[in-house]
Amino acid sequence: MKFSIITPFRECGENIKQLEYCIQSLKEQTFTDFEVIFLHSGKEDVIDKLLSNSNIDYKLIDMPIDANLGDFRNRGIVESMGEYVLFLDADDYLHTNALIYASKMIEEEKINTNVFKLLIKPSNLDRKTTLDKIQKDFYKANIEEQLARFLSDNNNNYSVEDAKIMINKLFDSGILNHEYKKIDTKANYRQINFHYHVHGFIIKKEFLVQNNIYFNSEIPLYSDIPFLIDVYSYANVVNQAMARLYYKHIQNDPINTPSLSQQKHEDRHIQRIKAYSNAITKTNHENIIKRLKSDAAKYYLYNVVTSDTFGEGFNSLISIYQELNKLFNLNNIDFKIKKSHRFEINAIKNKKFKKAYLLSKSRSLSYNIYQFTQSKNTRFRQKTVQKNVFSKLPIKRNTVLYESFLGRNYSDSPKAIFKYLLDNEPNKWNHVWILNDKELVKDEPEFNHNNVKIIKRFGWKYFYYVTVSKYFVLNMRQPKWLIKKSEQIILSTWHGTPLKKLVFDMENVTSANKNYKRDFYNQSRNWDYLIAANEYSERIFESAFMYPKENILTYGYPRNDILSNHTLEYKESIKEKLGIPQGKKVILYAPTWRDDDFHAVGQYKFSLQLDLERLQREFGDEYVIVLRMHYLVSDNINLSAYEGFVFDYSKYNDINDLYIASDILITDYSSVFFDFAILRKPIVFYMYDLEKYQNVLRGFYIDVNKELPGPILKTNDEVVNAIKNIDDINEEYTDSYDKFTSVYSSLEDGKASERVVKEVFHS
Ligand code: C2G
Repeated sequence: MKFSIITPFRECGENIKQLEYCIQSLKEQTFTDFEVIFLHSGKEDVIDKLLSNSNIDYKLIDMPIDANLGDFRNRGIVESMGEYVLFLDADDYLHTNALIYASKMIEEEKINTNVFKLLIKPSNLDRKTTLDKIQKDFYKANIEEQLARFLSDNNNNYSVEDAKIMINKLFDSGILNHEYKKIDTKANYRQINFHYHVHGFIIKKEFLVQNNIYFNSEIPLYSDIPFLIDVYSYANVVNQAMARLYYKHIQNDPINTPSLSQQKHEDRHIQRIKAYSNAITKTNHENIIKRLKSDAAKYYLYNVVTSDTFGEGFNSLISIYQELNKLFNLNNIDFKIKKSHRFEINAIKNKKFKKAYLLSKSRSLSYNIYQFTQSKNTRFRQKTVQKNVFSKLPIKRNTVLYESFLGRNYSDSPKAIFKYLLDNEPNKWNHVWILNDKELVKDEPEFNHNNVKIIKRFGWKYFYYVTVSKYFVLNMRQPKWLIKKSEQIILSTWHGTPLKKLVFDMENVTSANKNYKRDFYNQSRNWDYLIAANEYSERIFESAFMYPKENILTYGYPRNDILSNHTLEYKESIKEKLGIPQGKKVILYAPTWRDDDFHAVGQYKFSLQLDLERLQREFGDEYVIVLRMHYLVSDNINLSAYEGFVFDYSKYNDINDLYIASDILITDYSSVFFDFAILRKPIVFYMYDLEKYQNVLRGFYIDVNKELPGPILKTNDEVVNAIKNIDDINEEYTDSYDKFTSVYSSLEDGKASERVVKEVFHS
């Protein structure tokens, strides 16, 4: 047998979906001369179920509950029957052709080489999307012609199994490429694996056994480090494949399924240093020893000194210093160290631990002082002053701070709550609004009250008010570095009833911020209350935000009060303010944003798929279009050709006014329709990219084919038809519209602000 694949399935970090990908990738291998050894603790049923009905030769080995990753892998080596062992983690997977590729590479070099490696492709996406993205890595440029020639010689019908054989033949005939690079383990070992991980390595079993190379189970978190150094000391070369054949899953949910490196371990630092020490004993090669010592020194300087353990004081560090002292004095080989770090490292080397601690402390302090004085680092100065000065000031018991859409708007539930407090308790509160542009509210009379103040987001006053205001009402998240005092109350209103999946309910995080789940979790722990518009949202917030039910106020949305309370005169005044020509009806187009299409964090692209020219031709006499891009979309669309027909109100303050002024809503996956439905006006859903949005980007909470209060349209033809026949659509959707509002808008009686204020605001 050629390969034994060693796959530890432990509870940390792995999830069933990933295990399915892993096993699927083994079932689909074109090269089938392998066995898999699954090492697990009491998970036999789960793995067995996934492997049944396959031809895979597998062993399931139940490990003791206290066995660690090194024990798992050692047992795998012992049990393996193959000529080569391959380390595959249970949350990772292989390319379908990984093993044929590896076997070709081995065949060509096996006389002189014992160690091979698959190139790693890290990915946070699902398997299909990841593989679709990298197809071209796999083929030579002229593959089409070669393949055509090959197929004409084999033009029979062929099954999947035949196709596997054929792919193997393609490798044999040299049509598919299996390039690799020889890496000198002594000179360039960091090229092979900078982070010292064993996954993706393929090593001759006999080589491991003869040289007695196993994992050190006394260093459970970092046993890969000495293992690999051991391998490098016996192997002069590692052959590394040039195509990305091993897919490393990047864990995007460190809260529920943390990977080993994301878990908290009290002795993580000690283990890391021990791993370097142990690795040094495995090699005689001077350069590698120097490198390991310098890696350990850097680990101390950049990881230990900046960690919470260091903040706890000298006593928590003694054992770390002792370990480092041993390590630096091993083998008498000196390593290069930067001048500015030399005193600290030498002090450790000479057992002057207190001195080392004080030197490190003063280095990190002077680094902070240096940062503080840099003119570009205003934010750092503000955070430091917040932490050390503002936080010592007393809380202002009657001050309420508001923010809507990160200071971009005066809108949403914070506005509704503010107006309610101002109308009903006019002299009781001091109100502070975070607004980046004062001009937005120059015509709003409520800002003339002398107890209402406007400040800029992230200005000095912002840092002051977020630290001393008793209440902070906001509809998105507060910055993750913001320190909240226990007397303060954060009221999160959130900003919509969810259709698309959120945070912990999302399988993949495809958006610009890959730490979305962890950040969201930490930030939402500081919310004292969270408003939900309906019971459906309440249930979702419990799962998607992992937010405690008892702190959710399921009272309806304060922002929607006005949708139930406004008058016809108000509607007319808004239409006039918006400059809508007399006698014209209004179609509002308000789509959402796309996670995977961005310039940077918070700046998303949008390509308009609505054919404005056609709409103008068809409906220019009867309607105008109000365009409302999502606040995260930063692309500006040039609309000069449609003057008088298309009105861009993407930057308009409050979308409620646009709802009130409109006659029809076109949206996609945005939550806007839950609110718009309160007005009982027709809604159509222009979901031209439904497949991708549903299957790759987000997924939905409701069955869009059954529950929506209007039709799903995929093309501009369908949009035009729907507008032409809007009365028929209205008729057709009467029942589903009724059902929809009874589920989602039953609490929207115009009194949500009152309910929230009575519950939350007490001075
Ligand atoms: N919004 C807007 N204009 C748009 C789209 C949205 O003003 N073109 C506002 C609406 O108030 C809407 C809110 O932003 O309710 C949230 O927008 P969504 O498109 O739903 O997207 P997102 O910001 O990702 O919010 O749970 C709420 C959502 O599911 C998440």
